Amino acid sequence: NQERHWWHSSTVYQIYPRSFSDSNGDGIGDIPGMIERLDYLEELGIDVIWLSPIYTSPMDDNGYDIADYQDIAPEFGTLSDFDRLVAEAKARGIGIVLDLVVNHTSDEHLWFAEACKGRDNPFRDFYVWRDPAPDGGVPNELASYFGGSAWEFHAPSGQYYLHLFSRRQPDLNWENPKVRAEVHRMMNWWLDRGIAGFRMDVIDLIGKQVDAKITSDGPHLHDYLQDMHRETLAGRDVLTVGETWSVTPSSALLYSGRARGELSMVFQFEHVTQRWDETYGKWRSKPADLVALKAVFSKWQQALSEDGWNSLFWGNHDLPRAVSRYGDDTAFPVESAKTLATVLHLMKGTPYIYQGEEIGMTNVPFQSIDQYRDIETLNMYRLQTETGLSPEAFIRGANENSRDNARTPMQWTGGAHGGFTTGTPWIEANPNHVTINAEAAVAEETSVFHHYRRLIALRKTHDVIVYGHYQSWLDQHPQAFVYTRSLGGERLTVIANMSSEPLSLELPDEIVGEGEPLIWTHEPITAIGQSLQLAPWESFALLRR
Ligand code: TEU
Ligand code: CA
Repeated sequence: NQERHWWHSSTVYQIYPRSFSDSNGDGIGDIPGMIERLDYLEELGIDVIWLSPIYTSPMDDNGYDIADYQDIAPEFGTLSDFDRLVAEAKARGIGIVLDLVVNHTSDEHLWFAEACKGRDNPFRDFYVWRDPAPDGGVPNELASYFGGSAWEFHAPSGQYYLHLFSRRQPDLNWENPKVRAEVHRMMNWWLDRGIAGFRMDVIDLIGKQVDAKITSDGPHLHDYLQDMHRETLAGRDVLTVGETWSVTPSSALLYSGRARGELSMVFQFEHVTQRWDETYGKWRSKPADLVALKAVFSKWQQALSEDGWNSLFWGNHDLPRAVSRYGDDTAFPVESAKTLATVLHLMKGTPYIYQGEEIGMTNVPFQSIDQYRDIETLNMYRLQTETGLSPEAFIRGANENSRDNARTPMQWTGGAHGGFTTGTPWIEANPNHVTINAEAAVAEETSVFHHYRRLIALRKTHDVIVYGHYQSWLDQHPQAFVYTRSLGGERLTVIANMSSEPLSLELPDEIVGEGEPLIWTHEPITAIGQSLQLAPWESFALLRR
């Protein structure tokens, strides 16, 4: 009984421009490189590309520090390359979603340069400035997500400015209506150019109230989003997705409820953060816990079953590789990559694939901090080794969770640097490109790639995948992931062994029966009996009418 939108049955593919495809041998991925790969993406069957930032930037945070919202970084190409990408993608039925990074700009943005000129500059209030504390120190103890204080002293004007990320990413002041108007104007400029929507970077931070030390979920957050919707998105049939680390099931309904006029959907990160240590965060991992993982997914499936909409993802450019984090990249790399895809793509919501996930790319085995490039990783290395952690211990954590795991070059071939560049890549390719690469995956019918291709196609032909009611089974089972999706007279049953051990499963009566096999990792299953034997990481889905 849900209003239907094109993005309900769409699959999104995220491109991290710097690491996707280098067309000119400078070692940096670029827009012409993306255009060369559109046929590959068309074969995969995706509907939307979310492009991480491509705008003019000093690249302190690989483009999440924007110096000019309305131009393209020269290393990525030109505006006319971009227009060509939009047109070429459109010709293949693919829309382009841009990354909207408006919690902060680069310190090289014109607005910030003006703001630094003095307290009476008209752009001063575009940013968040505060006087020093009485002792001359920082205004308060707000911390940067990249380590250290969120306040940086600007000596010439005698005030501190706020940066929740790097000091080269000053936060915009959303309380200033001129900031909001400028952002709206810029969004309309891109929308008029024919893009299919926006992924909104840390959008839950824009309502911050720094004096109250509130950063996420500020009191005016939803006013700003409704205002933005009215001024830019209303009347346009686009996909919007907010990056919201703070979202709860109830606030998700505020962001994505159909009568709210805010966003299509948001990203929730509970399955990510449940694996982080309470004290050391992502730099120290907790072991996998399937019961807890299933509980998170079930909770979100239920919370947004009548209103709102889920986004479904295992990875992105900030997170480790899906198969390394949630699967078994050593003993069952292919089987576990496929099964992770099965269980995610058959849930209700819009699936997101991070580049390389569709061929089962893994984390990197870097051995030295010199091989890392990410600002967060480098900052944390300095801070944590200063306080006594050994470099080896830090690298162990980084190999599991550094953002650079996701940022090594896309592995196109078994050749030098995985065929990403003819030059020297800005970050080393994973040596396993000799076996894990797109060329080999496309050629092999039983590859991870073709499993993803089938799942994406099934979403297009089966409404039960898009709209079916979700119910989970065997919630307490430590190895099995079992759920059903029901719509009208149809029922889809999804069964997965999420472990590297064989599994013999006793199933409830409701699950037992015959049907049409829709997808499988090992062999097509046409009937589910009372008991079932599954190989390590085997999964399948059966449709009953
Ligand atoms: O990420 C927001 C964010 O909070 C992450 O930095 C996160 O804390 C971290 O990666 C997890 O360890 C967004 C972008 O996705 C990220 O790439 C940017 O660096 C950040 O915002 C600033 O724009
Ligand atoms: Ca290049």
